[in-house]
Amino acid sequence: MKLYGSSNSGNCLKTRWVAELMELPFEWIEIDTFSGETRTAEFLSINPAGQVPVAVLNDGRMLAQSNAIMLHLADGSALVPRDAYDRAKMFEWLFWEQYSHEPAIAVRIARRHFLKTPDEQLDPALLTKGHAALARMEKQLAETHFLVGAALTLADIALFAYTRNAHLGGYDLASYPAVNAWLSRVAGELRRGGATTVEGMGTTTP
Ligand SMILES: N[C@@H](CCC(=O)N[C@@H](CS)C(=O)NCC(=O)O)C(=O)O
Repeated sequence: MKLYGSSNSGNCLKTRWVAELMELPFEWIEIDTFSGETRTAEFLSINPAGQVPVAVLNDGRMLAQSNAIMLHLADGSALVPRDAYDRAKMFEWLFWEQYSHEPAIAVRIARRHFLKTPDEQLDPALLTKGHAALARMEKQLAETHFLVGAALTLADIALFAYTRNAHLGGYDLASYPAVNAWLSRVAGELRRGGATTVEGMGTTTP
């Protein structure tokens, strides 16, 4: 399998972490999203949407969208609850992540940390929306160890990807103690499962 992605993108790292946890062999193809590498004819022939991450499976089929790739790679594993309600709750978080978390927190990280946009030029709605997302996570994680109860699921991996770097977007995580404790738990689970690049933040693209 080939995984096209940027090492500094939470969306891309989600797929890498799951491939590593599942012990699936893969070739990582680094794509620099800021220098137009997602817009070349060659890349668009792989993903017409012009985005990473992209998985090209061993049989040549392509799959895009980080959460879809994670779901495919983790199919049948403990990262996807067998219980129908728990599985649906995991999907609830995954859809929410793409609509209410990533578009605020990842975007603010991108503009502020990577593009060096001064705070006063950033859309104030990004801060409000991001804090609302963090508050929602805090409420859940004050009650349960992971987002869907007692065990790690893809929902945690999806939301870990950008929450761990929310401070780079100007979100003070000090007021979210349950989120902080959960970040450590998820990082520990990922490391124990053999995932790499769990720490730190890269320097090129979100
Ligand atoms: N919803 C998509 C978002 C993908 C996305 O925004 N990818 C960014 C990097 S994080 C990208 O490829 N940007 C380059 C571009 O749009 O040209 C996912 O979860 O995979």
